[in-house]
Amino acid sequence: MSTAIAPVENLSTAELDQLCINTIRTLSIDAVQQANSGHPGTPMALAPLVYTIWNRALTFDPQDPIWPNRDRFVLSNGHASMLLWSALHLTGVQAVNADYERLGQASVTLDDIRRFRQLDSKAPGHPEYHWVSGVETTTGPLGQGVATSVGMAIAEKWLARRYNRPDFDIFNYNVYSVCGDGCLMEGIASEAASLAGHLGLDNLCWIYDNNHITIEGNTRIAFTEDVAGRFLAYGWNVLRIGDANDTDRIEQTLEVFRKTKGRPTFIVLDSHIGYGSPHKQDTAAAHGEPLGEEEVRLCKKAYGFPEDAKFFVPDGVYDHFTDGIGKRGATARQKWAEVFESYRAQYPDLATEVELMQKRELPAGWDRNLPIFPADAKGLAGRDASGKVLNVLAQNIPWFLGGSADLGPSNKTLFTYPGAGDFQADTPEGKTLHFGIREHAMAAIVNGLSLSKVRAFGASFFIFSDYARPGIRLASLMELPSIFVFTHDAMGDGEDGPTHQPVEHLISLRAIPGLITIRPGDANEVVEAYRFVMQLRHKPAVLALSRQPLPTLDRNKYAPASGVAQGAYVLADAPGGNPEVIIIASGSELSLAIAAHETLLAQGIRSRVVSMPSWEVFEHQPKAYRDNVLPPKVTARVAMEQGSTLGWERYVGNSGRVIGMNTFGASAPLKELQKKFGFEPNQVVNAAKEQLKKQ
Ligand SMILES: Cc1ncc(C[n+]2csc(CCOP(=O)(O)OP(=O)(O)O)c2C)c(N)n1
Ligand SMILES: [Mg+2]
Repeated sequence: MSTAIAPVENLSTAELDQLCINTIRTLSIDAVQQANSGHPGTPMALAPLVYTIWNRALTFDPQDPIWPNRDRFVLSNGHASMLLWSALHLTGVQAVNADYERLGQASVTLDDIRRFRQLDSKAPGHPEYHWVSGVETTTGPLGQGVATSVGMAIAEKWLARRYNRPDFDIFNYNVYSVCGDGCLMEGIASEAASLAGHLGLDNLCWIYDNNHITIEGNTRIAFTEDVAGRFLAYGWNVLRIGDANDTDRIEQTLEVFRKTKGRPTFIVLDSHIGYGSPHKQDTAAAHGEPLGEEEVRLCKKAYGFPEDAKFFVPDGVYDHFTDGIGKRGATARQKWAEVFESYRAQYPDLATEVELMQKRELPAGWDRNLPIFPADAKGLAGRDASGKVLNVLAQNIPWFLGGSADLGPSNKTLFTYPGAGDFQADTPEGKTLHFGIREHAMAAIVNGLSLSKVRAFGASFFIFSDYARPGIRLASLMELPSIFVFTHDAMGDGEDGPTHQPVEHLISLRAIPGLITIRPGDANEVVEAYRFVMQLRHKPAVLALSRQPLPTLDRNKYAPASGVAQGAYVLADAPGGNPEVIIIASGSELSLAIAAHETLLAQGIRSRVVSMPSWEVFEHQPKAYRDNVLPPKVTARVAMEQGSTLGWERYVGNSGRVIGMNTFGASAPLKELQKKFGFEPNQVVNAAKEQLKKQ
């Protein structure tokens, strides 16, 4: 192949740097051109930044992309994914599988890059955690990446405080996140930056691609604020790099970050989108469409690359990365491994914790002392039962932490046992997190914690799951065991009115693929829900818990709550089984179903109550089990849930009856709302009888 590039042995280090940078640029350009879709301009502009971070700053061993103490790199402007695919490919990052085993193959091959954005390619449109090794978090929805990076930084602070000992720096990694105008326009970034500033996360560095361009054109049309001033106000250290091509300046600025104590660092990097493109540089046209064959040739010419070569990695490029990040990362990891061996000898229990956590396993005895609640007609609120369970779990599982978006006292999510403590800048060992009223960032931060292998939950009112939903969705897409604890799950906060009464929330969360939703019906179901959720390693869960007390059912009379682990179970049945009508209920409606059931039995009607706290878990059961719980031949069915009726026809069939919500709620005492919306035993009894008449 003809090439204008000098033989590698004649190149200076600076020239080799430039060669690597231009390789990132041309791989990105070629991939977008080949796919006929994608974003070339930002990779062209940020190649020097990504090159410098990876080859000069990042402590990361491409041979082991899941080494616990690696620096994290988060590409929050996920549309520039070719930056990441180039970096992962050129540094030779190795693939690992879901069981954390190394597969002995490259994470991203040149062939993957040739097949950018094609089915099964390890170079998809946006960075996808769990699909491509070396991707630290899924990004694409702007702002999520930077917010998630705050969770990673919080995790490092907590881990360092718990596990480091004199001469044993088991955790001391940094988190770098690159973002663009879009990320910083999104509110989630402001929420996350505000919290990061408050917590003084000096292990966190965001680099802002200040290119003044978004899709619709120049940022002067919608984004003219003083971004640097804003971050100063958040309490960040704000630095500026006036030329995105100045790698030495970038390196020095990253050093300043690493030396800065007590606050996170924000670097404003002035760049030119589409750098090197004679006709598209500094225009929105460089953002989201291929450059076109002719412009590609002109760019390559500008970079001193052969104009006809495609997906070209010049001699010396792979080696230059091996000499940089490869050697630095391997040395750091080997040193860490040696330190960890002595650590294990001196602190075997702590070492075991670190290892268990990495595999998402739980410590022995993690579920000891979980409460068993005695039958009680007055009962206990779901949130109260949850609070008791959380406090037991947090003591059994040292690396289980979490908190609420300012509703801790109401969600009952505060850890109150002696020594639990609050996570703050000067007390990073604290187990209770205070997210502030920032649900959107909270969900992303919980994901960042989960990605860092601590077990974490975030909490709020169920109605505000709307504000957290993008993070919940990403948790599911990433197959992370993030936990979302939502209380005030229905109309239990009656007088607050329809602004606070969820209707469509359960069904909309059930629509998220892979997410587990659980709405327990009494205190013992809450216990079993947590027992199930804590054992999830690759799925997130949403708990919908009641505000108001729910009767604690007599488990000597009715089936044990352990049935929650099957998603739905026969709670009460006609004597000898063989029911003629089935009442299905979740959450606060469970005791109502039982009351109706007892009335029906007394009237000689053979009814069955199925407790169904989780559709998704039930759907995972074998057909034989499902048919046993809901025998197909019994078509007289009533389902009851204080939420949208949508979807319940799946379980009651076309002729079945759903008692649920088809409108918003209202502001009134709960009793009146129950009456108005049909959640009363006699209304259930009547519905069951009507069902039987239809047979
Ligand atoms: C939450 C969200 N809204 C909208 C989009 C669609 N989108 C993708 S990139 C982009 C423009 C981003 O501009 P900027 O961050 O400045 O990136 P640049 O063009 O400078 O690379 C938009 C609106 C998105 N990915 N996520
Ligand atoms: Mg921009």
